[in-house]
Amino acid sequence: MRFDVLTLFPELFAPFLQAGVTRRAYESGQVQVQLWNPRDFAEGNYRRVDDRPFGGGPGMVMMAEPLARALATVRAARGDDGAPVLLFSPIGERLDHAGVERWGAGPGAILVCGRYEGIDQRFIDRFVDVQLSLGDFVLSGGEIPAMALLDAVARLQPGVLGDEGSHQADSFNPALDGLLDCPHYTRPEVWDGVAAPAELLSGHHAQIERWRRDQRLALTAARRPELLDAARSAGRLSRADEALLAKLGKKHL
Ligand code: 9D3
Repeated sequence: MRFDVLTLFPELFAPFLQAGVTRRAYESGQVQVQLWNPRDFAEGNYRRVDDRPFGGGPGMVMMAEPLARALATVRAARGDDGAPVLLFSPIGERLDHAGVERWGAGPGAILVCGRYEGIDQRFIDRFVDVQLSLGDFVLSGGEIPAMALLDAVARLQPGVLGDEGSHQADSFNPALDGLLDCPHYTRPEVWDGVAAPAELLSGHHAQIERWRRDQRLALTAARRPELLDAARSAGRLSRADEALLAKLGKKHL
C-alpha cells in the first residue's frame, strides 16, 4: 500500500523511515512512502506557502493553492486510485486502533500535514475526507501524527515485527480481548533488591499465563474500566476472569 505525505518538512521523516523494526516495511515497499513539499508547487521567487489570516489574529495560514497543486500531482502519480485524503489537525477525530486498521487497508492514503495556525478552509472543504488528531495536546504540526499513523500501519504488516506474535499481544488488538498489557520483566531475577514475580520464574506455563491474565484484568479494571466492560459485553471474559475480578472488588482495588 502507498502513502503520499504533503509536508513543509519532509526532512523530518528521513530518520523515522530509516530506523527500527518498521524500516523493513518502508524499504521493502510493503508500505510505500513518498514525500511531497508544497513549497515545490508554490509560485514566485519566494515560493510562498503561507500568508496572514483574513480578519487578523496571530500566526500564519497555509495557502490553498500550493497544497492543491501538490495534491493534483500526487493523485496523478497514484493513477487516480481514489485514495482518501487525511488531514492531521487538532480538531480532528481521535486516531485509535480501529482507525489504524481502516486507513492501513486498501490502497493507503494521502496524508496532509498542517503547520502554522492551520490551512485555508477552502482546501479542506474541497479535498479533505477526514481530519485526524492524536489527542488533546498541542503539537507544532501534523508531521509527528503522520509518522504515528505510518508507524502503526507498518507494524500491522505481516513479517514486519521480529517476533511474529508481538502485535498479537498489543493492548488494543481485539485478538487479545481488548485488555491492557501485563507488566514485563527480564534479567536479573533480583534487581536493586527487587525480585521479579515468582510466578514468572516458576516454569509452569499455565501458572504464568494465569498470572499474566490476572495482571491484565486488574490493570484494566483500575485504569480503563470501559475496556473491561467492552470485553465483558463481547463475551471475552471467562469464569476464571470473573472470579479474579470479584476477588479484586472485595479488596477494593
Ligand atoms: C488555539 C489554536 N491552536 C489550536 C489548538 C492552533 C494550532 C496549534 C497547533 C493549530 C495547529 C497546530 C498544529 N497541530 C497539528 O497540526 C496537529 C495536532 C496537534 O496539535 N495535537 C494533536 N493532534 C494533532 S494532529 C495535527
